[in-house]
Amino acid sequence: MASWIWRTQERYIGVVGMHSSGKTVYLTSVIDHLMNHDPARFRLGPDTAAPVTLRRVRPEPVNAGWEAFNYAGNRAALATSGRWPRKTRDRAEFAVAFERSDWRFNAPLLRLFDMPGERLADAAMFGQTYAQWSDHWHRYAADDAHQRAASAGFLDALASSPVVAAALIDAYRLALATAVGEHYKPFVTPSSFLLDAAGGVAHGETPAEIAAGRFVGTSEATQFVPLPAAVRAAHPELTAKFARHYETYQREMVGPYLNSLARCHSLIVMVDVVEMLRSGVAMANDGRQMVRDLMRVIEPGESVLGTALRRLSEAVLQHRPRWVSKIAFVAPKIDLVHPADRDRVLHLMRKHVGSLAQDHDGLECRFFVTSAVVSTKSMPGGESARVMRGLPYRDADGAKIPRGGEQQFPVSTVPEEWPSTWRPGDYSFPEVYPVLPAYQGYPPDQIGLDRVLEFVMD
Ligand SMILES: Nc1nc2c(ncn2[C@@H]2O[C@H](COP(=O)(O)OP(=O)(O)O)[C@@H](O)[C@H]2O)c(=O)[nH]1
Ligand SMILES: [Mg+2]
Repeated sequence: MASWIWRTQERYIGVVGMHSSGKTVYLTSVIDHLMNHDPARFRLGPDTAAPVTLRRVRPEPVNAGWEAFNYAGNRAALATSGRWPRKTRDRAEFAVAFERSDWRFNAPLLRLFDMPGERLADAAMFGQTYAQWSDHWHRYAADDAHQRAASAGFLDALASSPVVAAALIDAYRLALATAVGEHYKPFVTPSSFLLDAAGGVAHGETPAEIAAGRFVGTSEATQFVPLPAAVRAAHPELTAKFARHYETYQREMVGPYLNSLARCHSLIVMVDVVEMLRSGVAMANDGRQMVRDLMRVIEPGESVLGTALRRLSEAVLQHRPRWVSKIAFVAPKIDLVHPADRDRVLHLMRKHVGSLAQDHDGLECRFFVTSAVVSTKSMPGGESARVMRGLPYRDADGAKIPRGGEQQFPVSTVPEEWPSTWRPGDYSFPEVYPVLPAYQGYPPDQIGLDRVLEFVMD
């Protein structure tokens, strides 16, 4: 008699995105839908076939060196307290194994990784020298008006004579703080400035407050800033010092992140169109820059990653690199957008990354609009009225309010195309408290998460 030989198909899936783009909520909802699977509410398999059922769903131990993703805690925050999960700062993994009714020989073991997007700002360091990284930064500052404006003091300090290392470092930190604080720009490199190895984060109201206590490097003693070619040529000693600090940073901060990225078969890349519309053109430009850097790093065949990995020590490189073969570009929080405009969000996302995602052989890219925890309802309105219903998170002044009753509120119409420019606050998509089915065993209502998982798991 024949017996089935089940083989485990292990899939490494990384969720990459900026802080607050929704990674933790996303993973919590996906895991909840797997652990409490209902084929009617989380539909796997092709549309034309009978819905897939899952058997023997069970968590598995995570890889050594990884923190376990706090699924139970996050789920409890949502379901019991009606709060969004607490912010996470570190890399975390959740591993889950199950059998699918439509897969006869393979049983998936999914390894899901929550990866901080701040590190993507360092993507230009992957496989590049200090000089190349410096040139990259200065090219971007020359091209991007907001970056240039925020960096005026730093650019002046570079032009002054004599150049003083400490003054340059202070001026650079102030430039980064201004870019973050005034323009919501996430393209901050070295990203230790926003998020250090210990999980410490920058906060404050003014640029000076934000900059205080933050380092551009692995520690206070090993800071560095990008020097343009002319300054490098004129100051070889300073350049050599910064290059040494840069290499330390590359090894300690960029290496582990690169290592994790290189393990993934598939990536889910959060493209937070809603947040870009809320936060202004400067933030959207940075988001695009970071996708560009990510694509350069993972481009198959092209051996940026290979070169970078070969340069890393054995200690960092614990496995053979494989190549990312699928990317799901995901617009999260689509429940904050009126249903009439959701296709527009898809279109804007395609435009945002489209050309960057095209020319890559061996890499399949798809686009999805999703909501991990649908927390709004749309209200009937005319063609132009966009009215939603939900539990508001902030009052009219932007201050956080306690969870209260349902209210109706207007949301912006999503533009058909990206405007040529827009400012923070031009578009409004109010935040809401999460809503879960009253029945405790029920995972949240979701949009598109099942489609994304089907794509990245196969
Ligand atoms: N309305 C709505 N808000 C969401 C959803 N997912 C995330 N959010 C919001 O985005 C915030 C950040 O989500 P989180 O998962 O913590 O982001 P992370 O920093 O990328 O892990 C949450 O606190 C929510 O306010 C969603 O599906 N719907
Ligand atoms: Mg998180």
